[in-house]
Amino acid sequence: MDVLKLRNDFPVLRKDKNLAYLDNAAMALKPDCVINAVDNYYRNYGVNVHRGVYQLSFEATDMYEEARKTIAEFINAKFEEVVFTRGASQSLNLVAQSYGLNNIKEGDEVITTELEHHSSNMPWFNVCKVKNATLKYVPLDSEGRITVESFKKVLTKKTKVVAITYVSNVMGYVTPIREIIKLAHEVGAVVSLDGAQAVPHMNLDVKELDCDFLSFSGHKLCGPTGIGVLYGKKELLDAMEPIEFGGDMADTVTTTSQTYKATPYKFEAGTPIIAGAIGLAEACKYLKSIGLDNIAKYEKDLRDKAVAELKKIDGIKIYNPNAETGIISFNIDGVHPHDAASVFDEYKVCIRAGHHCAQLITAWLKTIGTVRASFYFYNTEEDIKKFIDGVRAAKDFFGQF
Ligand code: 7TS
Repeated sequence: MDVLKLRNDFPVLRKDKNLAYLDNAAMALKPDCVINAVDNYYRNYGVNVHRGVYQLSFEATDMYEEARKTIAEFINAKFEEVVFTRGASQSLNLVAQSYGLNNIKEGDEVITTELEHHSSNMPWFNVCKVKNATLKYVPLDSEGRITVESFKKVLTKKTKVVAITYVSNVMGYVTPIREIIKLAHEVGAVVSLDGAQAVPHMNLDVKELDCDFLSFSGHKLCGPTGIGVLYGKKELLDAMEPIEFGGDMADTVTTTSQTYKATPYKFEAGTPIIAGAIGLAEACKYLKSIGLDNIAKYEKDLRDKAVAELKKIDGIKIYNPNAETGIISFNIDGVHPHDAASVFDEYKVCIRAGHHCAQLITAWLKTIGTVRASFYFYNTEEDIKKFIDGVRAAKDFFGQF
């Protein structure tokens, strides 16, 4: 992997050579190929798909559906199993509102965890509230990890759904998901996997994992904003009701009846996110050309180097020193995470501070928030140096008071 060459694919990094962009868990930067694909659609097409009866619309439709095919191949799904959404949040909510509200009954149990992003656990809190079902949390181990053993403690014959993250956006831990999925299936439960922090960073094959649903966002894997994916097993999606109705998803409509198109179109009401899908497909091709295994290995290596440097500084609490992905959550003793982040900004280091939309794990860590640095394949050891300089500066500055 030639990182310096790859960095040159990103206009933001070309424009500002001093920028250390370490907020990749929030959003990844965009390479030229993605920007060009979006630009090409708007510049040379800019027309709607599916409904046009003219050449330009046929071609735009081909590009949109070709994008679905590319993305399906990226995660080893079937073409019809890829539903385009606004992002991971909408995908996760779609599963809860369609599958959840129609299948969960009073007395049923749903399992989630304290490692979830709000978009993963909140929709199920709501389903359980509406349906009088029980929401159970997998007890985390002393490091804050989900383990197979602790999962077994909450799994029962009443479990109907497991809503769980593959990689935590605060701790960067990889959930032992294969075993969990197997156990869930043994009691007849379905697994809704939040892949927002996994799909951009590791090889993922939905057939091999055997997850029932997988949700992710395009913008975290170098794609455009406003596009995401819900993968669902075809037989599950076929049996599910749409939650949005209207243009493009309808088949036959009369005053007394309405039917819908087949999966995945019945879940895509209205004009689709055409440019977003085309851009996301380009991002998938780009990541594939780099190699997801190379990306995972490189990020882990960078994070280990950064953690080793952080450990040399007194008064730093690292919450996830042993995580296996590129996320580091920490605090500087006596410094509010947002105050720390403002010093980083002066050093041109982009990081995030706060609860990262994951208040359950923040509470579990007994803190008000963390400072989070998150790496991607275009980060370098130079970025680590700037990051460590920022930590020292924040510590020195606030240490005066
Ligand atoms: N699930 C996880 C694990 C996430 O990290 C995020 C976004 C989402 C779901 C929701 O994705 P969205 O694209 O629909 O917003 N996480 C973060 C973050 O950690 N910092 O900013 C957004």
